[in-house]
Amino acid sequence: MIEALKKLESDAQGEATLVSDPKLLEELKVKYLGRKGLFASFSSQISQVPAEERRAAGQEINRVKLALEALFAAREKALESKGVLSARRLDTTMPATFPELGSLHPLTQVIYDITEIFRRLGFNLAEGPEVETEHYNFEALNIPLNHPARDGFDTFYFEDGRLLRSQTSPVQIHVMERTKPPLKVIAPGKVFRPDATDATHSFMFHQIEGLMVDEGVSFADLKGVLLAFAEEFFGAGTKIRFRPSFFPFTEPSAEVDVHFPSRGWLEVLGAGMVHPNVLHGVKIDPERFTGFAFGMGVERMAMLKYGVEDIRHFFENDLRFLKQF
Ligand code: 2U9
Repeated sequence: MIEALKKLESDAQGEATLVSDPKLLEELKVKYLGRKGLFASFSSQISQVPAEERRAAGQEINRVKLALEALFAAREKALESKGVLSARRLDTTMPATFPELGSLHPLTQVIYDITEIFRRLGFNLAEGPEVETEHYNFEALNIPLNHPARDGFDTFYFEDGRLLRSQTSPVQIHVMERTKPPLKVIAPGKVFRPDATDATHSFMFHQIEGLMVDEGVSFADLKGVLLAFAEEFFGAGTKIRFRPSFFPFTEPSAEVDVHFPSRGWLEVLGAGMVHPNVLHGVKIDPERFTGFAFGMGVERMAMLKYGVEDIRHFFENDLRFLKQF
């Protein structure tokens, strides 16, 4: 009987490894371990085994039963995981998944667009620090000590007397200190002013300023450059006009309006001829050289071009807004 049990065990092992269909495996399990299966017939024969062999036969029956149960359990598990794997196999007919692509922030796009227009007009890109000294932010720009823009309400000061630049103009001072005319630079960047936030004000915004210095540069050159810019940025046929104004760093100075068919004349930038004191301060002879300068707020340009009605949209990172650009 013990021999027969061992044969039963090895037969079961052989058959079970050949089966790879879960349904056939189940049938095989019934054949061996079912109530009327091959194994059950051994258990019922135990009483016929001679008394002296019965103990050993009983032990063998128990061992083989556990072995068969383990065998089928292992085979079932193997087939099951194979089934899971085949269900996970690559389906090349499925639509592909794509990573979500980001895009440039609308202000970045507008900065690129504007600087690119001026680069095509021959201006070189210049950048400078956001933390400045009073000298570069004010004195070098002919803004006197008693000028109201210098008091603490219009500029963020550090305790050591340095400050966050309130305009990008210090960049052009740095440029003129290291580059002699002829020079044409365009300077985009962040500026900071302690204004209360509302639909048109932010304590941080972006400016783009331009500067051209050479012999014989005139107000006519300024008008030509700004008209070329306005036509590129707002569209062919765009009209601009100049109104007299005052800035400490330019003389004469002007506000520049652009005509929008739907809204009439709107002020979009400031400009003028570089003040002789500014040129003198960076050791450029104002008798020999003249220059023009202009400045514009990037947020304002973007709002005018795209009809954005609140500056805060640019800074709130709401994808419903950002995805429109
Ligand atoms: C140097 C000399 C002159 C830059 C200029 C303006 C006029 C101007 C404003 C536009 C809107 C600032 O962002 S805003 O509030 N800017 O009106 N900016 S002329 O003049 C310079 C700059 C540098 C060395």
